[in-house]
Amino acid sequence: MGRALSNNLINMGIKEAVQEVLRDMEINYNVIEDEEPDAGLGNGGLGRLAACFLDSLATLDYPGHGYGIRYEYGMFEQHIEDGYQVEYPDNWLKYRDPWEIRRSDLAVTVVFGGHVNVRRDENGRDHFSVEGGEVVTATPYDMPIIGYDTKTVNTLRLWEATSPNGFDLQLFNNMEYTKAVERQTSAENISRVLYPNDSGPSGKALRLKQQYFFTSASLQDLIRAYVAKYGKDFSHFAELHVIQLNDTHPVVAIPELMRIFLDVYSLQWDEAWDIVTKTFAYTNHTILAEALEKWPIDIFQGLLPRIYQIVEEINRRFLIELREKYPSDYQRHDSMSIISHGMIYMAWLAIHGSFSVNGVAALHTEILKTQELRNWAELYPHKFNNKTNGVTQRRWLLCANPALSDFITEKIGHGWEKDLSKLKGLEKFADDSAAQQQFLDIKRANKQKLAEYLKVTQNEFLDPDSIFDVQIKRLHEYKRQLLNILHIMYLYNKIIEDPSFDMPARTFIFGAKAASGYRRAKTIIKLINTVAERINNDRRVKGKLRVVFVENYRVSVAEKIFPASDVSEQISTAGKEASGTGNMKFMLNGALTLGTMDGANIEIVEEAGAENAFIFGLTAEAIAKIEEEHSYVPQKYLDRNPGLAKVISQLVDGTYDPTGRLFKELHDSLVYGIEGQRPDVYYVLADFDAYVEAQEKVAHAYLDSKNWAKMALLNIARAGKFSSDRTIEDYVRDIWKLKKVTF
Ligand code: 8GP
Repeated sequence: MGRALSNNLINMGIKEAVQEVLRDMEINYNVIEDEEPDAGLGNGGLGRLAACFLDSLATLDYPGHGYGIRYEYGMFEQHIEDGYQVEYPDNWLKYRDPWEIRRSDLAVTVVFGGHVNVRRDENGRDHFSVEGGEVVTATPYDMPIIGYDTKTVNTLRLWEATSPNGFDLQLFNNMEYTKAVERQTSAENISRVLYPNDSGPSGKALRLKQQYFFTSASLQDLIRAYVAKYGKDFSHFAELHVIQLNDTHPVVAIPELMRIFLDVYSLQWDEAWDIVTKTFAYTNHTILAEALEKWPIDIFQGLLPRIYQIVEEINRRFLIELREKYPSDYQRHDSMSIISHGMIYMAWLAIHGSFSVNGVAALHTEILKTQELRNWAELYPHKFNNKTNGVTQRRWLLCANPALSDFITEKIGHGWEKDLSKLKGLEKFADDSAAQQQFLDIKRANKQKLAEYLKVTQNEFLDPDSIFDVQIKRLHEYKRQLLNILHIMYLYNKIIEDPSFDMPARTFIFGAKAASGYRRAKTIIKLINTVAERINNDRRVKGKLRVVFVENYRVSVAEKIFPASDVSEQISTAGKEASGTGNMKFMLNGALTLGTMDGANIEIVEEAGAENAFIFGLTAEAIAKIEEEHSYVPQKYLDRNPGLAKVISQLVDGTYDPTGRLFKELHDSLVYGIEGQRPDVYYVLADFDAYVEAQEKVAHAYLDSKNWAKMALLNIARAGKFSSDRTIEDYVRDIWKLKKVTF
């Protein structure tokens, strides 16, 4: 979510008034603003997308609310020590959150473990209940989601876990202090900390507990409100609710809603399943196979015995359907079974239990349908649809870039704040020399501001007249920060070898957190910092090349970086980035995309025009073909480009690390393939030459500043599609069928 203060004041239309009052009181607004910690309750793109959706829902007057966990510790605080990432707890609630309202009146309980008790009644119907087990109290805290220029305030309801029984006084009196609070600690651990994983697997039982905890609490919350109004006739439930499952993490809600209907309200199976499958819709956010969550049966069954029974029954009935449809296709039965090989496949459960399945950009949805989820798209073609992501222009332009916002309003008037397609009106200024100069001046000032910020926070020196070439996103091999830094090493060699080599001065800016258990990603951070240290202290490249790693990248820092960026690095291996949303924030702030034909980049280029972006590299199709033919030979690329070969050998020849060991893993993973992987899984070497060429085009284009401004203005003018308002309208029309609230 990031910070709330400025966003809320702007959405309420009172920021200027508040600032004026503070000025009278001789209080600096910015100092107050900087006191608010980011709510770091998500990992990356998926979480921030949800935050943009909430803003759009409220702004468009739709009754759409969010549910989640009130993590005591959010996304970790990243320090860079000796070039390495070191994680510290992010204690964002140290002073409580002034925006939250504790609703102890709405607390519910959630049960883990225990055993299932069956009682058969006089009509022969079995009644199931769970006995024993750990009881946990879920208390909601509400965060207001304030719409822009409207009266709608929706809710983000976050659950906190505690023990209903407090500590054990008996044990305490016996001086067994640790044991006395065990129950309490165990419950509180559920909402203690956000798992730092982004897309990779994490098989921790505590994570499953978190998932069940917040989904069960949220469903109980919905059901209570429904029953209060409609009684126990659930025939209107699906009409009145859609639950959009944000990836597989909340998918355990499907059997949980079945449990509530069957065990608490005594509905028949078919009746309950009919409501459930009309209520849930599922969004997939990544095609990385390892990200499709699966749970070992023993863990799942131990923690959620009744839910496991229900999943078994869902699967039993599903397999009957499947066998009817594909009588002897055993391989298909096996690969689609929700339970198989000792595991429960949450994505399969999601697709089977939902009426809609969507990807987050056109290419991504296509890949889901034709590759990753092909069997499912064949079985349920009507469920599959695309919803290309978007971002809220209120936070990412109006709030983050006031100077550019004023410029836009001066040119086309207000209205774009709630209808981003209005930006089209800027197109006619793209060729206007005065407008171009105004844009360049605004960009220059924003770069200056970022430079000042990084001077104060990290003692970095940035030259605002250099190209700010920026890659800010989670650190992942598929996102290829490695390709970026290898190119920087290459450029560095080139300048040293040929001091007369002329190019515009460049500042390469990185911001990225690596999952704490993702060793190779952390090594890439160390490499970036090692190269930065070397380059920034080498007088031979002074004034030409600089590399900056922004520590502890997060929403509030992103808000300072996007407005100051010239080049947006979107260089993932084609087919791997589901959508990307940073790419849209750059576009909106007049940075030019340097990217592969991946995720939403494709749609960005479609809108902006290929001539207003720098596109390079293998396409997803080409890569799919190479993979089918097993024809990738990375060595070929080293043989034909000595400059690349040199950079790769510099990873191990002592240039950057005297021991030669630090980056050996990176080197070997590219050249030989290690740990059972083939070499260069992400086609860094294959795309290197094309990337160098695209970077040369960037440098060349930047020299013509007026034309650069024109390209940037056209990007902004054509960014309308990438408002999350548009995305929300797509969801509303095709999936949610919501009506606006009226006043
Ligand atoms: C991200 C995708 O990587 C990104 O391309 C997309 O724009 C974004 O979702 C929003 O749709 N995926 C994740 O953040 C993700 O999969 N994270 C969860 C597994 C933790």
